[in-house]
Amino acid sequence: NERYEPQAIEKKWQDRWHQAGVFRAGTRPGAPKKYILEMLPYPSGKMHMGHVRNYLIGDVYARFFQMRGYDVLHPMGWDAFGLPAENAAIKDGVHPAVRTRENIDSFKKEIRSLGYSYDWTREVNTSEPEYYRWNQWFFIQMLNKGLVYRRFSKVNWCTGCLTVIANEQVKDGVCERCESKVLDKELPEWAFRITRYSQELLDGLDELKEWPERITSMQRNWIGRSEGVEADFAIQGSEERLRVFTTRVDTIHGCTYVVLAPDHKLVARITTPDKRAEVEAFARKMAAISKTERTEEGATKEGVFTGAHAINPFTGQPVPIWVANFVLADYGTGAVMSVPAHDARDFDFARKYSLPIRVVIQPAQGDKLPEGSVLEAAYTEDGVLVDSDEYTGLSSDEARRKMGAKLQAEGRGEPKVTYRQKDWGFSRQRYWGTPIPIVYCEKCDPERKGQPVPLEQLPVRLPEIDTEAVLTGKGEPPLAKVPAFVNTTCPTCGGPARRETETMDTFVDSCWYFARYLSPHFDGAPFDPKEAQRWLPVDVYVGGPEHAVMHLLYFRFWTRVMKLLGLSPVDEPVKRLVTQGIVNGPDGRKMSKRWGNVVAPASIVEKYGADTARAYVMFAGPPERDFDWSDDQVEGAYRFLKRVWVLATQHQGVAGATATYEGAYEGKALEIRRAAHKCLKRVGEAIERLSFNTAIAGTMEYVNALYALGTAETPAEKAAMAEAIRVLTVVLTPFAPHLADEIAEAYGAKDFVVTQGWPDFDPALVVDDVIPYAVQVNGKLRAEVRVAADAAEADVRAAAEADERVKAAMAGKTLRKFVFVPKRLVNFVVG
Ligand code: ANZ
Ligand code: ZN
Repeated sequence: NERYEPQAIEKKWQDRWHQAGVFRAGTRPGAPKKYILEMLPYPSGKMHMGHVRNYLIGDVYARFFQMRGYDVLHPMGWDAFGLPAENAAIKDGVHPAVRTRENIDSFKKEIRSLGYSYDWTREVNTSEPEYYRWNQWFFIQMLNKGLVYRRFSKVNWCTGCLTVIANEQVKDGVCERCESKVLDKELPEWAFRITRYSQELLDGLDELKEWPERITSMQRNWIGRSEGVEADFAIQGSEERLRVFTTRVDTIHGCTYVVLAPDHKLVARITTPDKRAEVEAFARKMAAISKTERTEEGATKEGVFTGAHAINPFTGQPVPIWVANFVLADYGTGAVMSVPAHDARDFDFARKYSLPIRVVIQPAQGDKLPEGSVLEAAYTEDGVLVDSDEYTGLSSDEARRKMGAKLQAEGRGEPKVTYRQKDWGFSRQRYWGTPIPIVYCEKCDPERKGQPVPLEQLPVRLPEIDTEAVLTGKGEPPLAKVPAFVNTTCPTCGGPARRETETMDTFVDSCWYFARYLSPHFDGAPFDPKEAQRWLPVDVYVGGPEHAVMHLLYFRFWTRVMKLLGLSPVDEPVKRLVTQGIVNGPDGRKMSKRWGNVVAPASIVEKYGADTARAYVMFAGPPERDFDWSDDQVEGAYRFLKRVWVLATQHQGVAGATATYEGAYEGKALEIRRAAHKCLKRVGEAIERLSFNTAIAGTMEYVNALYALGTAETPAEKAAMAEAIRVLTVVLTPFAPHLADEIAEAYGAKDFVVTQGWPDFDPALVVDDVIPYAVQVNGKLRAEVRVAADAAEADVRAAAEADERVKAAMAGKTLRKFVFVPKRLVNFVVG
C-alpha cells in the first residue's frame, strides 16, 4: 500500500475502536480518573467547525490521558429539547420528536466520521422520558426545599398570536412572526430560587482557579453583589415611609431629591392630585417600553415630579420625590436617594430638571471641588465629608459605618447586601420540553398553588399530539390543547384535576447531564451517588464562551442542590474550564450562512480525511484563540500526514528490529533515539498544557529530523528507527489516530496505539548537548567551560575552578562572591 488514502483506512479504524470498546470508561478501576467533557450539542442536523474544534480539544486531551494510563470518561449526548425543533414544526408540521431523531442520527454520523473517542454506551438524550423524569424529580425535591416557587412576572405577550413569546422573538416592539404589537403582561410563572445561593456562587468563584478569569468575572458581575444600607425617608404629611437602597450613605447630606421607579407601589399613594395626570401618563409611557431599552447606558434620563416630599433622615429637610425611567422596580427597593454632586446619573438628571446640586464629599488630596452650582461633573470617588453636620471631617468609609449603625439603632434602616442576580424563571409555554409535574385541583387547592405529582407517578410524559392542530404558535400553551394530557385526577382527593401545561426551560436539562453520564440508565435516582464519588468533578470542560453566565451559572447552582440532596459530594461541577475561540472563515468573519463563508466539516473529511481535518484544526492555534480558516493550511496538514505515511512506508523494513537488538546505541543510532525521546517529552508536555498547536509543531519537526537522518543501515540504527516510528505513532494518536493505528499495524502492532499507552521518555536521552559557560574573574572573561545544559550550579562551578586560566587569575586572592547565571556565565569576585 504505497499511497496515503485516508478514505480507505479511517472508517475501518472507527469500526474497530467501536467494536473493541476502547473508549469505554470505568474499565480501569484502580487507575486515577479523568472526566473530560464537552458541552453537549443541540442536534441541529449538521455539524459546523465550531463543533469540530470544541470536541477535538476534549478528544485530544482524553486520548492523551487514556494513553497515560488514566481511567477516562469522555461521553457525548444531545440537548434535544428546545425551540428550533418546535418552531420548525409550527412551519411544516413535522413532529419535533421525529425531526430531533433525524437530526441526531445525521449529527452522530458526522461525529463518528471524525473519529472522536466517545464512550457511546453512555449517550444521553434529554428529550427521552428516561432523562426528563429526573428533571421532574429534581423539581419536586426543590419544591419541597423551597427552591422552586410560583411568582408573577412580566412576560412578552403577543397581541396577534395571543401567546407568550421569548425576548428574541420581539423585534422593535412587534412579534417577529405576525408583526403584531407585543405588550408586557403579568403572568404566573415557576422560578428557581437561585438567589438563595448568590453568595455561595460568588464565593465559589474564588476556588475556580482553572477557569478563565474572563468567565469568572462575568459571573461576578452577573451576581452583582453590592454592600450598602437601606434607609427610611418619612413622607411629608403622610404616615408612609419610603425606603431607599444606597451604597453611598456617606453622601446623604447631599441628597437633593428622591426618585421612585415608575411602577413603585408608593407612586399612586403619594402623588398629589395636581400631578396625577402627568405621573400616570409617564408611567403608561414607561410600561410600553421594555426594561432593557429604558435603562440602557445611553438612554436619556426622563422623569416627572410627584408633588410629594420626603424627609431626609439625617438632615430633617424635605426633598422632592420624582419618578424616573432609570430606576428599576426590581433592584434594591425600587427607590433611590439622589445625590447629583456624587453620582453621574443623578448629576445629568439634576441638570436637566434644574434640581439643586450639593457637594458633600471632597477629595482627600488635591484640588477641592467648587460649589455644586458650578460643578462640571459628579465626583464619584470616596473622600472626606463636608457640610455633613457631625460627620464632617470623616472619611467616606468611617461615615458609612457610623451612619449605618445610627440608622439601625434608631430603627430607620440597616446595613444591607443586595445582589443584582434574579431568581430563574423557568416555565415556558412550549410543547418540546419537560412537562412541569404539577396538578391543580379546584377543591383541594382553590388558590391554584399547584400540587406536585406523586414521585411514583413520574415521568409525566409528553403526550402524543396531532402536530398541526397543537403546534400552531398561537393561543394557549400547546399542552393545554391536549385534553388527554390536561385532565387528570387530584393526588389528594382523587377528583378531577388539571395538569400544569407549561414546560421547563431547556437550561434545566443541561444543569445536570454531566452527572447522568455517570450512570445513564440508573433507575433509583438521577444518577448513582457511588459513581459521583468516583468521577466528579469534571476535570476539564470545553465549550463556547457564550455560555459564560446562563448555563455555567445554572449548572453551578444545580451542583450545589445535588449536594444538598445527598447525591454528590462536590460543590463545583468543573475543575478546569476551557472556552474555545471562534473559527472564522478565510475572510476573517465568523463562519455563518449570512456571510457565505461556511466550510462544512463533511467536505473536508471527504476530500482529505478526518485526520487532516483534526490535525489542521488543532494546529491552527491555541484552543482559546480565534483563527481564520485557511485552505492552504488544510493542504499543509494533508501534506504533512502524507509525509508521515511515506516516511513510515520507507522504513517498513525495520519493523520488529527493536525486539531483536540488544547492543549499544551510538552515533546515528543514538541520534535517532534522542530525537524520538525529545519528541515524546515535548509533545506530552504540550498536550498537558493544552498547547496542541505546539504539540503538532513538535511532531512536524520530529518528522523532519527523521527524514534528515536518512536510511537505517546497521542493526542499531534499525532498532532505533523502529522505536522512532513507534514513537511517531504515539505522538500522532491524539491528532491523527487513524493514520497512527494504520502505521502501527503495518509495523506489527497487536493492539491499538491508544491502548498500548504513552511510554515514558528516557531522561538520559532528552538532555540537550553540553553548552558553553563564560567564566569571568572580577567581570573579565578568562575562560569558557562546556557542561551539560542542565548541570547544577555546583557542577558548573567545579568545572570553572578546574580551568587552568581561571586558577591563574585567582591565585593568591580571596573569593568574596560567586555569581551564577544559569546557562550563561559564572563570575568569581575576588579581592
Ligand atoms: C445614593 C448614591 C450616591 C448612590 C452616590 C450612588 C452614588 P450598585 O453599586 O449597582 O448596587 N440605586 C439603588 N437602587 C436602584 C434602582 N432600583 N435603580 C437604579 N438605581 C438604583 O448601585 C447602587 C446605587 O445605585 C445606589 O447607591 C443608588 O444610588 C442606585 F454618590 O444611592 B446610590
Ligand atoms: Zn383535590
